[in-house]
Amino acid sequence: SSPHEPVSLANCDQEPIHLLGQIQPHGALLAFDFSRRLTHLSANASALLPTLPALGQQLAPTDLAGHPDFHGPFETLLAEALIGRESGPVHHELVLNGQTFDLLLHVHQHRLIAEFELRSISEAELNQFALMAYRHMSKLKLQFQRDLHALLAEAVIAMRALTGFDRVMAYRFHSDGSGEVVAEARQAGLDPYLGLRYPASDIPAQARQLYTINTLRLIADVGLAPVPLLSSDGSPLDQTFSVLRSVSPIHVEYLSNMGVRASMSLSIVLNGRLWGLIACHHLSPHRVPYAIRMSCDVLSQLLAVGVQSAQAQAVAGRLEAAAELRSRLAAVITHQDELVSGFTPLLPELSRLLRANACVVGFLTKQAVEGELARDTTRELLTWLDTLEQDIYFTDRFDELPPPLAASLSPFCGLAAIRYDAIHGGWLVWLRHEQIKTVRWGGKPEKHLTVGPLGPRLTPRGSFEEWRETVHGTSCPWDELDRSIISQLLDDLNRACISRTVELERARA
Ligand code: BLA
Repeated sequence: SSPHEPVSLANCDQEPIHLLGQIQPHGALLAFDFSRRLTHLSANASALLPTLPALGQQLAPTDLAGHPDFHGPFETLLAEALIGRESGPVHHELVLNGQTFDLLLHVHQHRLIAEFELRSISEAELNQFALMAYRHMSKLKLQFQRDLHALLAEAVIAMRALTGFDRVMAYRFHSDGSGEVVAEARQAGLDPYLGLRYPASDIPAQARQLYTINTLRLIADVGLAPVPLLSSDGSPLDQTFSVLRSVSPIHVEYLSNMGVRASMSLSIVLNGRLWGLIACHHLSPHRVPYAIRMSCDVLSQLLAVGVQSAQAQAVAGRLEAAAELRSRLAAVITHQDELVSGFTPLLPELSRLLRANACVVGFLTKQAVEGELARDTTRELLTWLDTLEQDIYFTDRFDELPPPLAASLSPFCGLAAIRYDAIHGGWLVWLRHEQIKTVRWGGKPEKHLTVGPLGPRLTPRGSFEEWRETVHGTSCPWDELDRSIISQLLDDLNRACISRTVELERARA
């Protein structure tokens, strides 16, 4: 799509957010080709930096290139670029016209990009932060042995202490791309966003892709007009790794509507996939110096390792519980005459194992239920399952079921079922409620809310309503682990039932 096409709520996933051609005003940007020719510069560059070559002209010893703190890192990076290495970022402190800058240099798409970020705090203050970052990372590592929740709770506290943001949240993405605020540390007096759900479209696909490779972005003041990049030949500059990149106007409107003036987010990347974000908000402009941002970036990488190990531990725990239940169920099949009454005491555990809200076992004409399901509905359900060809069935939306059955099953919306005994019509069934039954907007009316040109959709409340729409009539999906636990149950119980039938027939003979 052309960069001139107006962005709307409908096409914002097409917006090329790495090519917007503008930066934030707390610094200047220069881009060079490998012949040292200036190909792009931000419109504020000549005001902030000493003598520069004209657009399209080469760097010369009489201009910025003559500054030793610029020359050295620039030439080193250029030498690498000339042998085909896209490297960086290289960081260097630089004093120009009495102003301290963090100089960030990187090479991307045949351009050497130099960004001059205005430094807002002193060296001494920065050193304090380095120590604080170290302390928080050590504390975070202590949480590695604990569960995911404790880990994320510790991480948002650490991130808030390090950066001073008013609100720091951990967002976790679900398999459908929607998200959830799973941990939060905030300034007293702010409405809680914990538990908030939002649809996949709030962080569109191209943004997620960018955030997977560039793991940190800061918007220091949404109220300031971005500075345009000027180009020697009209071509856009690829800003994928630019630290001063100005973000999508849609997102700026979202933040403004929420009363947020500054925002920073960090990616939590697991095995190359964006697992979640740490998102920070400030109600006034807020600049986080480069060195502190880098500490935060390391902290979030450490967090990713912790998340991975907490998740592996949780998976191992569920698999262990599943194996144990499988053998208890198989023992019932082998040793008890009455299957249904043998299974009944195990139903609550079976239900919890699959995060279900109800669980049913049927065998011949008998059945038992854990949860709120009427007898007639249970029978109707088992009768319908018997008409299926397959031995295993999953759905997270009841519009796939015959409408009368779906109606009787309400408020359940999701179903997983296995035919563990084909000969006697033995079924095990799990049921899940509709998602929105378990999640409700918890926020109070928002104090800071105003509404921009694109309307109330671009607010947390608008997001929540949109999310509700997209999940209407669905339960939480049966994920990969749920499915593998259930299909292992099917295999084991099936095998036990076949032996049992063989034994019974042998005894009878
Ligand atoms: C980016 N959207 C983002 C980001 C977040 C959110 C965290 C990352 C950028 C950052 O660090 O600020 C979403 N932030 C939220 C949500 C809450 C929050 C949901 O605090 C709730 C409390 N955004 C929309 C819609 C569109 C959209 C409807 O809500 C498009 C139709 C677009 N969001 C959008 C785009 C970006 C974005 C384009 C990328 C911004 C950029 O990096 O340029």
